[in-house]
Amino acid sequence: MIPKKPKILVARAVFPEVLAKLDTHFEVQSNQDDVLWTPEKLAQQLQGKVGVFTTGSQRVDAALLAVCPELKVCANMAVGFNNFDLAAMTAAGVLGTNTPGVLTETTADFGFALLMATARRIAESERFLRAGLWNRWRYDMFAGGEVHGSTLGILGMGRIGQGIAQRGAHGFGMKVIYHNRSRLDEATEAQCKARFVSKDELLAQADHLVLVLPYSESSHHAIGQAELSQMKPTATLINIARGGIVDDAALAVALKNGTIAAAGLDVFEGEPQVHPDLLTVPNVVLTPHIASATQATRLAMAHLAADNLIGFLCRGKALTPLNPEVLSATCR
Ligand code: 8YV
Repeated sequence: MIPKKPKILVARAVFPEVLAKLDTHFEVQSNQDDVLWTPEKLAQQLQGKVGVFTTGSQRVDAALLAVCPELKVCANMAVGFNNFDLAAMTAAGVLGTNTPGVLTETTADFGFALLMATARRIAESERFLRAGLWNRWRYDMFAGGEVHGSTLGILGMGRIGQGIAQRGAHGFGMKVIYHNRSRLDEATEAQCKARFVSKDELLAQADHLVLVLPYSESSHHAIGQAELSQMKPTATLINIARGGIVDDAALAVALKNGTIAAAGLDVFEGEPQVHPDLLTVPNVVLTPHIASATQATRLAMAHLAADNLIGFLCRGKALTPLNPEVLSATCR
């Protein structure tokens, strides 16, 4: 008798070649129409499944796990995993995996692109041109902030933060300062030409402050009204980390009041909703959570998520586990 393939769910649309790979190992239920399921509908789709391929938009928590007793592994196609309640997953003996490494350089590229677009007012000036308002040269037209030689501040100095530091220090001769939960070792600091400072010093000194820290309860509104008022009035703020790290309402006020010069945001509180006031202020560049979006990187992320499912369900070994303690515990 041919042994039955394990059943898995791919919760969002994905590259056909990744689905084809999963099909060789599993009985796959896919969602190529990319329907956005409610938590109840997701739970329904998960019945009888041992694995799920998720993106940042599916929440996996105690309530979901309680009604999906057969589930053993959730493979997130993202490096961030704040959509997972990892403690609840560990308690339920469910493995979580993410996709670190494969998106580092691409995301750092985008962080730098957003910094440049924001400081040099590229989106704002393009809107002006497209609106047919360009009828003469003027000495101060769209005069922005300097990038080369300025001070680059980084909050959250993991792989992506280090990638941005390298670009700033080596490509643009920027002075790099950073704040992180823990200080980097000397060799890494030297490679990034980065100096560890307090959060207060970071806010006060940065000409461009890039946020690359993970979202958690403790980073919720890490940048609010108080922090924004510690920044230079000429400074820019770039968020490529997660919505909720910045208090978007306070940021909109700060941008209107000139507390800071400009912001570049790829992530938002409650996305895909965007705070209405951010849509009306001119000095903010807004992009729809695309920092990792190149064809090659998204494909690499999808393959890694798929390989985590295959590795764990077929060989008992995931490539990038988030709670590896589950691997040694008795499977539920
Ligand atoms: C993902 C991201 O594309 O990896 C992350 O943490 O924010 C993005 O690269 C997004 O979360 C969808 O899963």
